[in-house]
Amino acid sequence: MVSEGEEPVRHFGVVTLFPELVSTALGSGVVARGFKEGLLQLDLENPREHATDRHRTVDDRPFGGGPGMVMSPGPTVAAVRTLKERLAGRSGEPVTVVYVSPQGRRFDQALARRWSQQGPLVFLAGRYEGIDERIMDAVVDEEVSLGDFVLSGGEIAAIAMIDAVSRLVPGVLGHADSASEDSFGASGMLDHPHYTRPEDFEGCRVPEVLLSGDHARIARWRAQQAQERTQARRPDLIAGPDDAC
Ligand code: 9D3
Repeated sequence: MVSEGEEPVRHFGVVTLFPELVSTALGSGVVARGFKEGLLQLDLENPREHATDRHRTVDDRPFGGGPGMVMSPGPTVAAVRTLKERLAGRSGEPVTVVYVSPQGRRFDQALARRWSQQGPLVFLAGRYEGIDERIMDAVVDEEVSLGDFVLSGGEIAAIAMIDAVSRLVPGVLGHADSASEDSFGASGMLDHPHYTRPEDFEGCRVPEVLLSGDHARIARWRAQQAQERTQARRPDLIAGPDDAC
């Protein structure tokens, strides 16, 4: 599908020591088309370009001791401010700076939806043990995690969040995809199982109902499958009376 031409561009920035990791990951797939068509724009800034010493140092040893290294405030804050000013100037909107970190609140579809309706997002991806806390006070608005597991750095988390938000930007997806997006988001339910040809794969047949041509019956079967799977695998998604708030 071609761009509608009316939608404003959505701007993303990533501050990262590995910009090629981010550009490579977002260079394929349906979201990549959004970037190629100009619906989405990605700017990358490497703190190393803002290092002032001969060795382009971006990290240092932790005060108080301990293992690993900490990202220094100077180069990282300079990189964030560079992106912030560029994206604010280009869009005319306020910029939100997100530090992706295991200490943040958990990312979810509701947050993706909120972010898809506001101005530019700049993601700060950490490496090493983390960032100097004063970076938080200087430039960070929100701290967000992907979940309770350990990654080697923030880039993959930032990529996941950009992907999730980009899918919600009008025109990035075709109509079929947008519809299924709505059904997950609105009902908060897991998907029903899917089947395609052949009708028999290694002796396993496609459920008869899907071959019946009875669309009302198919819709009921799918809704029931989604309900059963959600109940079995993710009962937390099915709001009981106590979950109302
Ligand atoms: C082994 C290092 N850990 C010591 C307790 C701390 C730690 C530092 C840096 C753990 C992970 C990371 C890098 N992770 C991220 O930057 C990150 C992340 C993640 O690891 N899991 C889920 N969401 C995110 S968002 C950013």
